[in-house]
Amino acid sequence: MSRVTLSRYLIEETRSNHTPADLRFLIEVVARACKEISHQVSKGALGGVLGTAGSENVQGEVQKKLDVLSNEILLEANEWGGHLAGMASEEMEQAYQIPGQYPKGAYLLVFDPLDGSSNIDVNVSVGTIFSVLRCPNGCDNGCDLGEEAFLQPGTEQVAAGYAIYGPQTMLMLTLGNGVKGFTLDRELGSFVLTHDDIRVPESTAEFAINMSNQRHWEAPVQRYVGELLAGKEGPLGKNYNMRWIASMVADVHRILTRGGLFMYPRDARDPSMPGKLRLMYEANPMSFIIEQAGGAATDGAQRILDIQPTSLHQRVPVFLGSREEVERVTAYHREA
Ligand code: P6P
Repeated sequence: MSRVTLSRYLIEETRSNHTPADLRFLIEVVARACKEISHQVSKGALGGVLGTAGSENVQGEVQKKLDVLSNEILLEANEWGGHLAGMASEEMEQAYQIPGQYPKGAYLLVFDPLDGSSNIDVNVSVGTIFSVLRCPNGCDNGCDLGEEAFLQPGTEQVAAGYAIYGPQTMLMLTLGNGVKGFTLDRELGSFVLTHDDIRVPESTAEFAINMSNQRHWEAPVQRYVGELLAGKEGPLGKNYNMRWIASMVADVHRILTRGGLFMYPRDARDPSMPGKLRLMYEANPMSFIIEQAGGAATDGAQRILDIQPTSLHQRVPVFLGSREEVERVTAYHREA
């Protein structure tokens, strides 16, 4: 059987009336931008793109040269096509306005252009995370797009995906009817369907959390992780393995591939900051993907996709992955 490329998959989705043609075009453009980012990331020191850019992003985090470059690649690839009313990025404080000379479209694109960038200089997998929303009625009325147009709960996403730049470059995508995985064939220059119907195993014996923050966690997380570490002799009756890559794309990709539980809880270091990960362009797209693959995602209290955003760069606690463990740790929060 001939190989199914991303383009063919999207055309077949459009034909079966799942995916409007302009959404198909948007996904193709984002995928093309991810190929360019993959090319730049793979150059490493040879490309003069390692190290810091000498600037900070809206989060107050030092920007890597590749953070800035990846952001620019996504903006330039998407601004002229006529499929977007606006964009928002981890790397930009304000929403990005489509330049006046270009037509506007029906969608909003929100992204973390290069997640895990602290790993770039040590050659560990990083990735691009993106989320697609519809432009609310009238938001493309020619005036500048306000932040409020983006503040939609994750249930309003029409598509979400990530590219992981690892030993292989892969694109994982959901259009709301399952999760598909595509591997970049560098000779062809095409993303080829290699994982047709991805499912997160219901149960797992593997968890992911940054254990160095343990003393800062709230009681439900202390209780839960304590039970995981107690292993077979403990209340959960089995031994657990632990992984922490400190690159959300890589940790989530592992969970999509073989199950597991990813946790980034709030902690006492900064009570005003509910965890580290951002809702709009990290937690929401990853939660959409995980749920579409049969997993679960909460902030400890509620389903992440149900959260009504209040600001573009707001942070949320994240517990996502194998449903059995997400439900357990969420139950412990509710019992507290
Ligand atoms: P820590 C990367 O900076 C990131 O935003 C996620 O990709 C990753 O899961 C997390 O932060 C790692 O955080 O505190 O372990 O360095």
